[in-house]
Amino acid sequence: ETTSSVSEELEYTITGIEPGAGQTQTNDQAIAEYESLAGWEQETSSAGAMLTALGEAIDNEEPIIVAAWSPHYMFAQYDIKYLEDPKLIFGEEEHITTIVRNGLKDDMPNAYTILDSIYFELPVLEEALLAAKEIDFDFETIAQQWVDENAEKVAEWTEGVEPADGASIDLVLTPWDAEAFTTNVTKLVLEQQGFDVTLTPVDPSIMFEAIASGDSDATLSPWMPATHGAYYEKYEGQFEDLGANVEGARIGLAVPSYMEIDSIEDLEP
Ligand code: PBE
Repeated sequence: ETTSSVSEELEYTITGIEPGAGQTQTNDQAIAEYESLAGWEQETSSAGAMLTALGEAIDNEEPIIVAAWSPHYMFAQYDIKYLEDPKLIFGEEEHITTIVRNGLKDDMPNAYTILDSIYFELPVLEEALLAAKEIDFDFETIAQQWVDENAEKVAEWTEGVEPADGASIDLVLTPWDAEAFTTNVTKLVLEQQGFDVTLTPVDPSIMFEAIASGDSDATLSPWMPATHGAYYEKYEGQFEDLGANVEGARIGLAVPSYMEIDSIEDLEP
């Protein structure tokens, strides 16, 4: 099988995810900047639909090229590989950062301290994502289990924090798995300290807008520097960045390992 027939078989189409995902923009950028992707299209739908298409392609040993990211269980479940990205459109390492509205530090210093402390090691997160998959993505349950089993970590994050008396705090999150886990853990940790926590799922663009306008207090969902960099720049100065809550993340285009291509440049226009 030659690479040109692979591109033909793929109908010059990348299986994308949600139209509002940061990665949908980076995919478009890759299509615009790689000669090998001239004339290609991405089909957007949802992460769930992409994963179904990926699973079906692998069952039938058919070619497919998908928008992929890690941490995610897709890399544990399927034998897939990222395509090399010599132009670094998808960047190198991503981190997931915690941003808060300006003024939160003064208004809610205890919540701020907790948000500033929360950090997950990559293997911890990967394990939680696999565990969530086993119970139908019930992230509330997985987060509760994790908090129960990691009381020492939680005590570290909340050291010196004074209990809040039902003060309300609103967190926004994007609709993907890693964020569902980290945000649900954060909710439980804040609730243990007496906060009344609301979680609101939104698209990445709304997430930045909500924090910048002060409508929401904080989020643990921005992926930087490549995935949400454009939004970050647009609102820079209108939020405070407390630093990574996860490091070692990545986005890119991926294919099943049986496909005999290794780079985005192995594709054909
Ligand atoms: N993702 C997962 C998201 C961020 C987290 C890479 C699909 C996005 O593209 O916005």
